[in-house]
Amino acid sequence: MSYTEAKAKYALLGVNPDEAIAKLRTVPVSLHCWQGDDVRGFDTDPTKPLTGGIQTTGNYPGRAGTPQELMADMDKVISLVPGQVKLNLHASYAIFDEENGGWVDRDKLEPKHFKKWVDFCKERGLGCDFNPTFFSHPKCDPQTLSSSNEGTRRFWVEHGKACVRISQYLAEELGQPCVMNIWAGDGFKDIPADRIGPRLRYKKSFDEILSQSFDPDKVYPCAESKVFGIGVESYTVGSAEWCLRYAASRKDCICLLDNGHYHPTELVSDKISAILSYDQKMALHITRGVRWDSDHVVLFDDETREICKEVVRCGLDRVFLALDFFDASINRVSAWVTGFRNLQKALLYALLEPHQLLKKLQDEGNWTRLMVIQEELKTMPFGEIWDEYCRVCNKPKDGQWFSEVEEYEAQVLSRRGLSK
Ligand code: RNT
Ligand code: ZN
Repeated sequence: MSYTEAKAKYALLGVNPDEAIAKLRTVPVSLHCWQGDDVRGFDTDPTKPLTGGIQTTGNYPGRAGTPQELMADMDKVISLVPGQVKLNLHASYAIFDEENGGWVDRDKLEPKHFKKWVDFCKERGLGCDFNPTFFSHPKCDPQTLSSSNEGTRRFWVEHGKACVRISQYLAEELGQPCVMNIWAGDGFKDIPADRIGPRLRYKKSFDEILSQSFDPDKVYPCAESKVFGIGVESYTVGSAEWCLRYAASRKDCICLLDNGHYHPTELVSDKISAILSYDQKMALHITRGVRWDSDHVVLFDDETREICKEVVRCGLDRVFLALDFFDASINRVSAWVTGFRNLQKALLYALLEPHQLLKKLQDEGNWTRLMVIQEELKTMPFGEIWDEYCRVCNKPKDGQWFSEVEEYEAQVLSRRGLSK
């Protein structure tokens, strides 16, 4: 079937695929730098284990070990995905060199440590999101912003404030808003004796970080919650309720929902409209939870599609979209490309739904016809529209990109030697 024929089928439902394609090309999606190096960053000893309740498993060869390698890998990814890419950096990816004075600790980070990333984005026309890094560092005791040690807590508050200044710099340099997401894995392995103490200290720390001045049209601070982490099974300081209430208590902080951070039968697709009933904007980390892991590669699966439908229905301009997964057991470039393309597919799929018609059937109580149409939509010729989207974006179709990753693995990744 040709694109023209597929388009005619969608037209019968009142859907215009050209419009869906044009719309999707304007939607930024943040590509997380941390898939390329198993969340190691460049500011701490890469042989030390990750902390803060996150973990990567696998030792597939070819992990990026330097900024140059990570940038090269991201360039490869960008060349293989349709849509508007935005970069997503963690503070631990600061680039230290002789010109900028060399290594500093996280409380002393400055915009200059991200100048090379700004140059990278400018050359490629990308915006950039940012994340303070409250994990995998000797000053995690193991708590950070909720620590009962005032010196530790202050160190991490200073890190957060430095990151607000860096986020403002990124937004100003790149002319796109910077989403600054605060996630800390603070919590306890076993049953605590004091639950409110850490949460009150966490609140004080967030307040202190956000006392750093910034332009609210340029920097969007977020609070990301989590249900539990590895080694942090009994209590998480920044729980769902804590983060929702914190964001609700301030005009300058929004909620970030990571769909790997809830109990397995809870669905983020159902939470989006609840939050947007109150807030103008929110942010998402799109991932795939599998049992205890919250960070498998994003697939074109039911929940990813359902999340995207909700984002489209509520307004694509109200939700900041970012990917968040890290798989060290497969080719990392392929993992990135697969996840990014699958999110693009799910967004396009959602943009091709006859939302007005379906909503009307719901409002009329016509659940019978609604079910029939929703089921028939699943066998519409979506593949043709997806191919056309890849074509207009000048990016490879399905079936045409993986050989490029294999070639890159043979020429570049495999020459990096043993997994570092
Ligand atoms: C961890 C959170 C967090 C991190 C990244 C690296 O469970 O999802 O967003 O994955 O910040
Ligand atoms: Zn996340």
